[in-house]
Amino acid sequence: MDPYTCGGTTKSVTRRQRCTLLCWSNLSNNSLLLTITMVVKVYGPHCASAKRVLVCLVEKEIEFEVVPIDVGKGEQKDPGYLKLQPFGAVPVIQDGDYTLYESRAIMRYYAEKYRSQGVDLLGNTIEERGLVEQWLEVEAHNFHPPAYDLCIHVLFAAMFGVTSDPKVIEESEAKLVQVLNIYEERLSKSKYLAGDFFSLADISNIPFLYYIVNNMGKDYLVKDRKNVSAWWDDISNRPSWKKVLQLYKPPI
Ligand SMILES: N[C@@H](CCC(=O)N[C@@H](CS)C(=O)NCC(=O)O)C(=O)O
Repeated sequence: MDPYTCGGTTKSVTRRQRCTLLCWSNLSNNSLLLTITMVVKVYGPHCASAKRVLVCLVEKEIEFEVVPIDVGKGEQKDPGYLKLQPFGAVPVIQDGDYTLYESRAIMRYYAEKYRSQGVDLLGNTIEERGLVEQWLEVEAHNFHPPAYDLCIHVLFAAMFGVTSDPKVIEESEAKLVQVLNIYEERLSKSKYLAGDFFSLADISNIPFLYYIVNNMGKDYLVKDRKNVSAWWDDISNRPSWKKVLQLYKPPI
């Protein structure tokens, strides 16, 4: 319950995903004067990094609305947007007057804030949580950089005004092979990355793996690895991902 004060009275409200504050006036008939509605706002829903956040919100049953940011037109570098995200990247969320950027930080924030709502994405014990964090870091620092470079140089060179470089493509794929070999070994021991439970660590891999499997003729990177392939079939068939994909098509 979150306390709030309105019209000189402190009230308690249950603050779930949609936070509706009903403010009663001082009028003698106590009539309802004002309804303030706060829904999580997600900037840039079509981009892969934003989709991490969206899948997390759907899994946690948190309502949201979206603000389109056209990265092809460079809207992420507009002065107004830079006030929200000074590095000029999507996503950003606004939750009332709270603003947060960095997709993995946003996921951690909501998974913790609504711990008992929707699917638990952090594990049940401190040890499980440690493993969720470990594999989130692996995704961010080992998987993401080569996956991102591969996507930019194979799919989005024109959109981002870069020249597609075969050397970058070759080196990125080689690095990804190493990472996916480690995933293969890990997934021979547990169903998901952090253990036998679905978590933020799995979600974080979905958007860029989707490009690799579906859009660049490199699906063998996943399909040739039995355990990675079974894991991908599982996580990419979750209703949360299907919903996000259906609502916000990738920008290709
Ligand atoms: N570390 C950031 C990275 C976000 C990111 O790279 N976003 C890409 C889209 S997937 C972007 O905005 N690219 C446009 C640009 O960097 O100008 C996060 O996870 O939120």
